[in-house]
Amino acid sequence: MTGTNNNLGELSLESRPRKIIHIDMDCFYAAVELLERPDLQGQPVAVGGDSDRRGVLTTCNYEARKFGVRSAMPTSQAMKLCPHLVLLPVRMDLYKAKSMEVFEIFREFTDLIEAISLDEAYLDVSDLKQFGGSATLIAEDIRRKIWERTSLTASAGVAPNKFLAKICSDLNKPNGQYVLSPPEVSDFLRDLPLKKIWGVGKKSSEKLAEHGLHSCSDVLKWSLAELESQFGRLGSGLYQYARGVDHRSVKPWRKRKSISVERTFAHDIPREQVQHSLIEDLYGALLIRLSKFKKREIELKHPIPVVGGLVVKVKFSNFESTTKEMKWPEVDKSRFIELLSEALTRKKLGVRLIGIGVKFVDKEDNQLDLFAN
Ligand code: TTP
Ligand code: MG
Repeated sequence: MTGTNNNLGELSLESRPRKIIHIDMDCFYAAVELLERPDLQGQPVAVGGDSDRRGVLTTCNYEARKFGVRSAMPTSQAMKLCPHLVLLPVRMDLYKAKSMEVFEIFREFTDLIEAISLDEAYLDVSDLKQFGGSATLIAEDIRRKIWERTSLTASAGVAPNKFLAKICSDLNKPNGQYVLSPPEVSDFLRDLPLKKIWGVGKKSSEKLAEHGLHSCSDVLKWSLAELESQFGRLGSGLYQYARGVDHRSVKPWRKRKSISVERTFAHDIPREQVQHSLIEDLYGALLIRLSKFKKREIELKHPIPVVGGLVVKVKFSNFESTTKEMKWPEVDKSRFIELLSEALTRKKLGVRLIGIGVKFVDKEDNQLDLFAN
């Protein structure tokens, strides 16, 4: 117990400490590629698109990271930082297959698994009996099994809730784990920079810093009402997190909020030359993705997703993005064309990327979710 909770509801929930493990594979796509290319071990390796086609990196191994190379970096920039970087193309099928092997191992321990991405999941191991119920030993065993069966390394965070476990899995990366027990939480949080908290991006942390909020201990000085009125939902989230509180449960399956496809052009296209034929291509790709997704959801016996809205995204030559969306109950090419025309009027700049997508109706709160991309 942190001793800083200030209402009984929180106390009663948090007094049943949970044991959450967050597992995150190390430099996942790169590590999978290296399994087939042992000759490249020890060299800086990245996975992504070609620099002459304005590609970006999905990830890179730890050798490449020493040169400042990072995920989502344009390949051209990465090659400048590390001219001898070995660039490998993306092969999603390979990563999906490895991911399935890893998730199979998780399922040997529990069904309470929340998949976040191919290489990342939360496991609620509170009620497991193995290893005398030690989450530390369970996490070690999971990582050992992953290594033995796939030759890949994983890192883990073990903590009383999801947001802490997620922070912890990053602390001893690669191939390590960090265990945070309930009595350690308040000390751990005291100096924790807010940007380490999932959901606090660059912009948010800058805004928080403008108000003197850098670490969790700064947040403790603010009331919930003050945080909410200044920062909205982010503020109320931080109020809880700064006290080590996160009631979110591990949800075994995640409903998709949206599906989208996008295309980055080899050269920026002048706005007036954007053709409807671009939408035709994207539209075809979206229909294929949507039908594959529906098929999979049906196979897995998940609820069939219902389209509730359409979204168009445009990224301009200065990298600024805009989205235009509408409520609409089905995929509809002419609506996408209308949305695109409107989005294009927002900047008098060339166009770097166009994306289209659908949002699914969220039955729980009857609202459309944000365009997640
Ligand atoms: P991450 O877990 O964020 O990164 P990682 O596994 O490569 O490295 P780390 O050791 O730091 O965990 O992402 C998992 C995979 O998702 C990554 O291997 C490639 C892909 N990915 C992208 O395609 N684009 C991105 O911007 C990021 C961050 C990841
Ligand atoms: Mg990872």
